Amino acid sequence: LFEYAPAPENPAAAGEIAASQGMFVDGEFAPAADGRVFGTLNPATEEQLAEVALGGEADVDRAVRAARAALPSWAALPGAERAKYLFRIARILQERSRELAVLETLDNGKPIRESRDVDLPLVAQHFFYHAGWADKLAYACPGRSPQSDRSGPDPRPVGVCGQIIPWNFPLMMLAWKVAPALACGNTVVLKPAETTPLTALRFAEVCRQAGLPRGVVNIVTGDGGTGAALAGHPDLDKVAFTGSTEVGREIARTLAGTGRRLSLELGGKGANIVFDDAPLDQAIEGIVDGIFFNQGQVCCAGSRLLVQESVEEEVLTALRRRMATLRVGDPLDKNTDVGAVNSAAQLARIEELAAAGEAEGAERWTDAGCELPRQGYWFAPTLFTGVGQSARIVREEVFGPVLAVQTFRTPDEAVQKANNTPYGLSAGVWTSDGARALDVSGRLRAGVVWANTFNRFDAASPFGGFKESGYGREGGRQGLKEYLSV
Ligand code: TXE
Repeated sequence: LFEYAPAPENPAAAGEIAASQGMFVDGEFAPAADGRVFGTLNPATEEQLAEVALGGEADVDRAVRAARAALPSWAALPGAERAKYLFRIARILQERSRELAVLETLDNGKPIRESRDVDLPLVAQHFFYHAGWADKLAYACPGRSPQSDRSGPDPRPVGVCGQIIPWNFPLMMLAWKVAPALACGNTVVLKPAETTPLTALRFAEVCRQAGLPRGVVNIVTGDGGTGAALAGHPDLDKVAFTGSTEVGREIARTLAGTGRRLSLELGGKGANIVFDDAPLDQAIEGIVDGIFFNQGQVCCAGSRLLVQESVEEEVLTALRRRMATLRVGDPLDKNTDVGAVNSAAQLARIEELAAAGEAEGAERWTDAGCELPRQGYWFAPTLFTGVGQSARIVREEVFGPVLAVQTFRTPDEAVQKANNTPYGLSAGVWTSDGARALDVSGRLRAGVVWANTFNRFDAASPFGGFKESGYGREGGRQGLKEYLSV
């Protein structure tokens, strides 16, 4: 496997999307047992990209049985052998990254600059990183180190994993789920979101190209009903879910008392805290990146700006000026900064919350020169000032390019306001004072806190939430524990 041969001619290169696509079960692409399909659109144009198999209970069951059958030999492979497959997948992902980035942008609406320069490199990194762990899993356990040699805890795979992912980072969420599961010797049935199934199916081709044994990875496409059938399947050992808090709660209820393991990565309402001694130019870039990256459809978005009162005017003036330079439009144009919202439903949700912001008395601002395309799902980068703590745009996840601004006077007030949310996923601190950065970040109830940067990801860094943002970690040594029984 280390003799790496260049990929054969791609059967379906970027831009060539098969009009009808089956799901991937037991190493083969197949239609749904009952023949049902659904359409997936390009959100920038509302044109249908493809018709995809809509999985039902019978399809989920077939996929779980395939994953169960593949488990014993996959789990029994020496870690170093599993590592070879993961390395190989990582290299094929790199080699096909242009094709995958274009497909991701077509199906999701995100700017090609992001899918090409952020998503795809992180996707490949995730497989490389976990390939490196596959033969060192014992050292992921507490009480075991390279020094303690062969004694101590003995990690085993959890078993067959059902994985349900959202549409905001389709391939990245797939990588965060599939790479650690495979490295640890599990087999998986993954369900991508109904609005973005295409790159997961292309990933299935990558698995075949890498020679991955059949049944180790299965992709069942479909909607929430498909997801519910998967989460409720009695022969799973673990469920991993990323998505809305409501569905997360429902899955937790389904699994209660079954003994099956569950990890949940749900919504967020991240605060970006800017102190008056912050490097302001850098902070403006971080604020913009924090809320307009991926049209704000990011669970760890910095959707609340907490700015120290003494620099409020300065920050808001610079922020408005910077927002006016954002280029909104064709996601395939490499100069585009802000692309299309992923679906009509998501756009409606953003519009509803923005209207609520106005109705509750906040001041709404968008750049007067921002023109949105007529066709497709678009929302202009938006700023709300004068926002009260009880306003819906402060309490609820908008999941769109909408920033709610509040002020504070003291570090204590900043911490209190930042923590005043049922979520606890992300936060940012901007200051030139290192001691203050450490003090404030230590008091924030958030799974990830960035200092003088925002939205930075690394496969070696565990990611996950507190409170209603869920439990379990993805990435890093901690993330492996979700896929191991010790
Ligand atoms: O999420 P859903 P939606 C938040 C964000 C967004 C809101 C709604 O605020 O506006 O959720 O988004 C599958 N059993 N996040 O409606 O429904 C579904 O098919 C099992 C934050 O798109 O949770 C998809 O694959 N599965 C979030 C996945 O769950 C079910 C990312 C997510 O969809 C199911 C996405 C069910 N009953 C939305 N119903 C984040 N944490 O990043 C649906 N699904």
